Amino acid sequence: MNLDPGNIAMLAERVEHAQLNAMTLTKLTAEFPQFSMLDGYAVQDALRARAIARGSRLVGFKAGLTSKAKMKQMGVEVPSFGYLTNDMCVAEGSAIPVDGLIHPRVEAEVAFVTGTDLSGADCTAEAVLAATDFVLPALEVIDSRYEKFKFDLESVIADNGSAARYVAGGRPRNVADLDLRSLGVVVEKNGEIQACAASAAVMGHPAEAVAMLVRHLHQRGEILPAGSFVMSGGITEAIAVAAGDSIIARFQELGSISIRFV
Ligand code: OOG
Ligand code: MG
Repeated sequence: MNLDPGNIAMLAERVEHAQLNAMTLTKLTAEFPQFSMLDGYAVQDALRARAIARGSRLVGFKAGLTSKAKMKQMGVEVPSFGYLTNDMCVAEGSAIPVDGLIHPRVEAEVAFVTGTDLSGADCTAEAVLAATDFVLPALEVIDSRYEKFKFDLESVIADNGSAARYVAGGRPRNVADLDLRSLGVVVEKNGEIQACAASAAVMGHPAEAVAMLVRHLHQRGEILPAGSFVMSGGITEAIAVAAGDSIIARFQELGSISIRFV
C-alpha cells in the first residue's frame, strides 16, 4: 500500500459520500498518482465496513471487467472485484428511479449462488461448479462515481467496481444441467436489440471469473462463504439507460429478466 491509513479512510469517506448522494468524483489517481491497486482494495474494504456499520448486510461479491467487450468499453484490461449488499438488490420487473444514480448502465450477467465455502490460492472453475447450488440470470446496474464514467483500474476498485443496483430473476438452474460456456444472451432496450453474445465471453466460462474472485479473496485473507450471491461480470458491453427506458435480457436456458427506469 502506498497511502497511509489516514488517507485511505479519508478517500473511503469521500467515495461513500459520492455514492450516497449520486455525485461525481475526479479519479483518485489524479490527486494521488501513487494510488495503487492495493490502495484501491483498502479503500473498498473501508467502504464495505462503513456500509455494514450503517446497517447494510453483505450478500455476496461481483467480478467485473471479465469480458473483452467490457474491457474494451472501459479501456481496462484487468478484472476488478467488489462486494454486494442487500440494499443494492431490486426486485425483478420493478421500476428503478434514476434520481439517486448519476449515469446508470445495465449489464447482463450470469449469477452464482454457492452452497459450500470456497477458498484458497488455487481455486478452480471446477471447484466453483461443485460448490454452486444454482445459477440464475442477473442484471447489474453500474454507475461509476467518476466523471464521464472514465476511470482507471485503481480508481474503479476504490468505487467498488461501480456497483449500484442488481436484479436477479429468470429461472434458477442446476449447473449440471447446462453448458455455461455456450449460453446465448440478447439484451434489448425499449424492444430493440442492443447487444448479444455467448456466456463464454466471460473468461471462456463464467465459473472462471468466480474462481478468480475466490483467489482474490484468499489474497485478502477472506473466503467466499456458503450462501454467497456472486455476479460473474457483464457478458456484453454495458448499455446506458435513462428514465423511461426498459431493459430485457433474454438468456438461453435461464429465462429472461427485465427492469425499467423512471
Ligand atoms: C466497472 C464494473 C464492471 C462488469 O460486469 O464488467 C462490471 C465498470 O465498468 O464501471 O461490473
Ligand atoms: Mg457487472
